[in-house]
Amino acid sequence: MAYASSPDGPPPRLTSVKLVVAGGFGVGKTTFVGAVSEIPPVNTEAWMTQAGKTVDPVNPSDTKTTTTVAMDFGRITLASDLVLYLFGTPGQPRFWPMWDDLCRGASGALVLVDTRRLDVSFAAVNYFENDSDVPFIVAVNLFDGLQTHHLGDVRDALRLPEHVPLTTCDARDRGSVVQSLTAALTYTMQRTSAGEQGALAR
Ligand SMILES: Nc1nc2c(ncn2[C@@H]2O[C@H](COP(=O)(O)OP(=O)(O)OP(=O)(O)O)[C@@H](O)[C@H]2O)c(=O)[nH]1
Ligand SMILES: [Mg+2]
Repeated sequence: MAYASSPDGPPPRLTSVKLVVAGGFGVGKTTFVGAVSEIPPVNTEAWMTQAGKTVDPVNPSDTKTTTTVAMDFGRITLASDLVLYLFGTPGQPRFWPMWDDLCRGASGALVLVDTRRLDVSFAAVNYFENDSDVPFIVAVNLFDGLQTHHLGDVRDALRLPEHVPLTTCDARDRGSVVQSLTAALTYTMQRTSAGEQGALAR
């Protein structure tokens, strides 16, 4: 990751950061990327068949008719010298082998969870805990606009270590999504600089 120069120095260098938006089936990843992207988001949605709905049930109150079969892609300029490229993963287990490719070169990740269906989130958290070096934070998507569980309980249920930030968001709301992305970016930069200092000390 390159960093911007001071206001007195040469013009700031554009920093581009790749962030992955991951999570289980139907937690709101495509909605999240679409809420902030300043370019028409690239989606790879396929209609869900009735048969597929039985295999991959979402909350009955949702009107979800499509599912991501490859990835979502979006871009947001967070500052004049900072651009985020967002890569949303597919959520259905049959597409999880793609996650390694989507995470390659990523600076950080944000794992979205739906507390009504926490079971679909374990694998996503597990992936970043055990199978990936990409620093991640977790955001609860408040589907009904209400926080139905204390974040401490969510942390316990997901067995999320204390150092992993846990926050809430509304995946449909641009401001809320920007806040979550800022939290992910901040954590990513902290982890990156801690890693660099550790490497220098060795
Ligand atoms: N009420 C409410 N509905 C939401 C919210 N976020 C997403 N939805 C709805 O929930 C459903 C699932 O959203 P998606 O964005 O397709 O979820 P996804 O995680 O991309 O799903 P997959 O790619 O199939 O894993 C859709 O019907 C959305 O309109 C939210 O914050 N509140
Ligand atoms: Mg999707």
